[in-house]
Amino acid sequence: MTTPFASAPPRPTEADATSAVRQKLAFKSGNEAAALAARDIGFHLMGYFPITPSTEVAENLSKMFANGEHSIAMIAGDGEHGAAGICYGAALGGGRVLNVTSAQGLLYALEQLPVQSGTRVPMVLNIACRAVSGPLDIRGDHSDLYFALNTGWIVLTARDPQAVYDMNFAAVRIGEHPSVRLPVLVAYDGFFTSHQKRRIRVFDDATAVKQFLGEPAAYPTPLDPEHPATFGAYMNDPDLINNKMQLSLAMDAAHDVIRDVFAELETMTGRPYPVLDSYRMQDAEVATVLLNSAAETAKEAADGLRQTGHKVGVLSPNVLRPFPAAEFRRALKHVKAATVGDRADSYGAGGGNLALEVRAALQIDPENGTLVLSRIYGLGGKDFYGGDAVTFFEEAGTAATTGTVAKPFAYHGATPGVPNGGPKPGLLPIRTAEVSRGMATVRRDDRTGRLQVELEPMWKMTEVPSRVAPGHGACPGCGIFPTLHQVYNVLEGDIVVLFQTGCAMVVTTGYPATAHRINYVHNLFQNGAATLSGLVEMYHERLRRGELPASRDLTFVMVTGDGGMDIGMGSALGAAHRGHRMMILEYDNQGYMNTGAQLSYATPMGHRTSTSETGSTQQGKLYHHKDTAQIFAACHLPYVFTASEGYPEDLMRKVAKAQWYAKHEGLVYGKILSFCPLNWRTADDGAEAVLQAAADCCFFPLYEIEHGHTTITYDPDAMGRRHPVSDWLKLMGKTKHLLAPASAPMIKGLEDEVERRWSRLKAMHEHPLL
Ligand SMILES: Cc1ncc(C[n+]2csc(CCOP(=O)(O)OP(=O)(O)O)c2C)c(N)n1
Ligand code: SF4
Ligand SMILES: [Mg+2]
Repeated sequence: MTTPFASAPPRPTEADATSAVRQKLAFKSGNEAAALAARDIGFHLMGYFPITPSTEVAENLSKMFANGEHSIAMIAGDGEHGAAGICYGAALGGGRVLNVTSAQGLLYALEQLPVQSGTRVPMVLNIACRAVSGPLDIRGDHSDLYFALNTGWIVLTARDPQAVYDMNFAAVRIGEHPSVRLPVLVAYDGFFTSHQKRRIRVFDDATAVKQFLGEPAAYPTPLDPEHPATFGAYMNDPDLINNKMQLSLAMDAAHDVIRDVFAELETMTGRPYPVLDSYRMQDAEVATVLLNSAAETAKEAADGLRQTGHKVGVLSPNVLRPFPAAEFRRALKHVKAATVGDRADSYGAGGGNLALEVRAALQIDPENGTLVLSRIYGLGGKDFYGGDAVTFFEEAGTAATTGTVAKPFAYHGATPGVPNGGPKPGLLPIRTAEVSRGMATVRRDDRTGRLQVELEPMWKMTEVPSRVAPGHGACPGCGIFPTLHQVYNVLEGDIVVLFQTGCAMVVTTGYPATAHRINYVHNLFQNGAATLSGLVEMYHERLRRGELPASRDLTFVMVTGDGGMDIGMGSALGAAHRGHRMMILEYDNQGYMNTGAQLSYATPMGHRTSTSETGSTQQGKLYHHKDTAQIFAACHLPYVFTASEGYPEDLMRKVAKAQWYAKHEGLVYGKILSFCPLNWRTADDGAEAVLQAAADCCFFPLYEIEHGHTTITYDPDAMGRRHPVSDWLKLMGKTKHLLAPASAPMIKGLEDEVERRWSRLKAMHEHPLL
């Protein structure tokens, strides 16, 4: 065997003779490494929005913050677009800024990326790379990262947790260098790197770290009234092309800066990061080129092939922007053929981005005859094993021997599927007659103009077959499905549902199965309302044109979580103002539960979530819950209501009214408090007590607003059932910390706000115009 590691970083050992700074061993995942680096760098501010698999970075930092281990200002955006805006503003303010995202999150933020590079404002954005939707897939590939290649950001890649840690330090230095001044992406593989723990070395010498980073250079900022400046001027021909050329020159300059910063980092840590990592390439005749973690698999495959006399090697860039074209030319000079694997396709281009750029790099060297094969592999997190790497080497070997490439571009690892082998049919679709049972009778009171609802006895409701089948994957005791059953019990006739991303969606539609027995659509939770409104209008237009039978009578319902009413608020308000005939039903479980219980804006103050941790210096969420019902009330909708799974009759009455209004007048919004035993940290059968207590302490008042008139439908004061907020808080593990004496000011703040909102609501209830 020849030297196993020609240029890759050596494995960490306790004693490190080559390192100039004290380090200690740790056993960390990529996400943990990114969080530790953030703490050690001491960013001023982090703007973020949770998305798997990158969320853990913010969660780890939240834990550390709560325990006083750093003082990075952590701001949860209303979505990734908002988070990117927060970061841009903060970076304009002159401090060091961090963001972390993945997949759809990166795409949702994408529009902001050229804004930031175009104005030359450095910051660091970590991407735990994940497949871009759709279909929705949470596992790792590079389809998100590739969208960012043309944004003018420097792109560093990190093949393992150690590299994630190290690259974050490098990113700060490179981005802030006066001849670069660009934001920097650090891209590592979702799950493969973000979640797998490895032995890494972390700094144990704050002074040396400080010295390496230096102070951020002083540049004009909008925070300096002595030197007013315009940031982001309107710019047309010919200035824009000059602006872009300067950006391009900054990318060129970054080549040398990156090399120098990596060299300094090596002196400091003992870990080399060549711009192009090359493994056993000195005499290689055949090569495989791969990005990040898959390259490590290929190195092991190369070792095996070397033992049987094959001259093979592996190339893997540590930097994608600026693209290391010269380094590729040098490394491939004497290589006969190379297979370039891309974990994302550039559809229709005849190759993945990496393959096309390697080809382009070689093309300008008349002496280079390397044949390049492009292979798309590992999409949606499909594993890449040693055997796959061997195939890549073999395919390149055949090309080297024959002097031709039989297949310049192909997918590797895709299977053709089984003819006629579609998803197995599940429960039969529900028939209209089965669900048109008249469980609620709705009529308008001519005197008041309001709707009156008569419900059939509750026992009769059990006869209505459910539109959602059992056997879904929700946690035991989850409140979403009892809530949905209550809703479905009174909805008459044919329903079309759109579920936004969240627990309700994820646990019911794992391909090839579905729990939905009616027409169901999913769109991501930033845009469900717009999507459903389009469908509603197409329905009416096709009815009008006679393309659908006049007898077709559909009700359109969007189901969303409270998180969906953060990131999707713009889309929902747009639909509300346009007044489409549809319902938006929000099940409010007070957090982003599907991604591991991060705070949503609906999370009440003081409640613990994985991004509003509790510890010696922080007790849960720092600000009050969003009053989404009142926001929709301000849109002057025909009907707005709040309800709780714990008050089924009240809920069903309101849903029956909502359906009437959604069919006859326009958009209706309802917010339903929904139990989440897992993340509220209660017993699975604790729903009744907790939901009742939330209403009895007036935290979650039950009311409706019909054509602008507010009616409280459950008044704990009048019923003699009013309890203090603490009676509700003591029922949940997520709020137990608030009962400690140290949290008294927090409880007082929550109680005061609950009382203020309740008194306001009562005043509206009593006022004839409100
Ligand atoms: C653009 C984008 N950002 C983030 C995510 C990750 N994500 C999926 S569901 C979800 C939380 C949804 O919260 P909520 O709407 O309250 O529903 P719940 O999970 O609580 O049922 C998040 C953050 C995503 N899928 N897309
Ligand atoms: S995490 Fe909560 S909301 Fe999601 S399925 Fe489990 S109990 Fe239901
Ligand atoms: Mg939620």
